[in-house]
Amino acid sequence: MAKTDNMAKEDKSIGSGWHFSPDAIHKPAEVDTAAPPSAGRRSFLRKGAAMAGVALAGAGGGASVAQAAKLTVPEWSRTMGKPIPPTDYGMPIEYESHYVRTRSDVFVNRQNYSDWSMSPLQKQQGIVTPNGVFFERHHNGTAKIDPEQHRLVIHGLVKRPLVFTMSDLMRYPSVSKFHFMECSGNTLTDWREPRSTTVQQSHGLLSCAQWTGVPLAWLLDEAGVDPKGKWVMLEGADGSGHLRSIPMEKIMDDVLIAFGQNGEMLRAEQGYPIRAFVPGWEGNTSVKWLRRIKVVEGPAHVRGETARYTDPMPDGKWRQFSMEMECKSVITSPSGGMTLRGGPGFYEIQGFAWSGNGKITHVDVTLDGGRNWREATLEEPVMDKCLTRFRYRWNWDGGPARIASRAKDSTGYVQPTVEDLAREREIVGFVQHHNGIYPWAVSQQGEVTNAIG
Ligand SMILES: Nc1nc2c(c(=O)[nH]1)N[C@H]1C(S)=C(S)[C@@H](COP(=O)(O)O)O[C@H]1N2
Ligand SMILES: [Mo]
Repeated sequence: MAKTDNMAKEDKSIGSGWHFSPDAIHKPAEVDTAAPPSAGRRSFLRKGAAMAGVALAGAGGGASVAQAAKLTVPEWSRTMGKPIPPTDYGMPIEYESHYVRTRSDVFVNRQNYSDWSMSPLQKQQGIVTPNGVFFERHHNGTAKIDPEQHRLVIHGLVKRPLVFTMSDLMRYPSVSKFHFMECSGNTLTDWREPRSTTVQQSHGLLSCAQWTGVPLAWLLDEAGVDPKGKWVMLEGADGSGHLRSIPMEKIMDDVLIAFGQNGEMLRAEQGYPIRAFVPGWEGNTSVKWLRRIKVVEGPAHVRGETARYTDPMPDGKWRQFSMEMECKSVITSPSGGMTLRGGPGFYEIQGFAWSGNGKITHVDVTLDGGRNWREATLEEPVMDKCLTRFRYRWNWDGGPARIASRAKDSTGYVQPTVEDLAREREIVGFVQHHNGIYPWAVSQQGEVTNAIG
């Protein structure tokens, strides 16, 4: 791909939907900073209209309007467009090539087999993460599996052990569902002090997709589960042999054997040709490159359930099987590394809220470090165990601000502060399951920085 000047200088300002044209960000012509955002939707929108572009004041007729707006006839209006090739797989335009996953810039990782890549949440539109920027977590790199050779086995405490080819599996009825996926290690670098500069680094082990697959309950029905079978072990075919035990109740409720993601077959990075998908639970339970399902009496207490994925408690013990990803939210715009260019005025605060235990029912936003909270708007659709986008219209007065969001889910659970979490758990070093309220500081210059701790 050809590099252009536009690609080279990524504009991190907000206030305009465009990344490549700093000139398009205009200071609002008239914004009544005294009026609270609740002053009425219509009047706020009317004022908001002044932000969309420069008012073409004094421009009387069509020609002068065009002149004032420099509406010349550009090259692309005078030439033929690119013809459609016989077949292709479309890629984003080169001006958007800054929309990429990145490896951690907080940890110094000497290898990239057991590694993470973070999703650029601050650039995501809507609630669905494109497959090319879906976060990755591999314990032994990305396996490349030939679907013709791959087999899935169901055995253990079942009447009829079963083996499936991929085309066998595709003949079953399937379902498609929107769900987020979050690594239990998401945000673990930023408990007591700000180590990450961007929301991609602090929260980017989070993504959301529409998953297509066969409910595992249907396959287990066919295998005939022995009443003694209360847990299910899932094993991956990658070199790490990643393994987790899941209680039968959860398996029967909503676990999928997924082969589709956002309209296409899984990407290799996400477990092609099949993975388990365990809605709302820590990412490591969604075993990729799935090859074996064993019905057992109790949990296996494998490495991923003893040495890993356990949480230190204040009494010196370690908590096992903390698999639900509890209600959490974060502001993605404005967020760390951005600048409120254009000075005081209107900015839309946006972010994500999600819960592994149900739907998001409420999100509040603070502008003053938690003293006052105001209700944000939840954007439809609001779905179970799925990212929900919230929006809040902010009239920045130009002073320093400390912004954060706080979500509530359908069980009534309210996202805690780090202090709340520290009362129940031992927060030492890099601890998993950080769903604490996450603040960003906005300076008078409009610079946004990580303000955790
Ligand atoms: N077979 C296998 N499955 C796996 C892993 C792995 O390394 N191997 N990593 C787990 C972890 S820790 C997470 S967070 C999720 C990440 O899924 P993703 O890479 O599709 O985002 O996959 C899980 N499933
Ligand atoms: Mo993970």
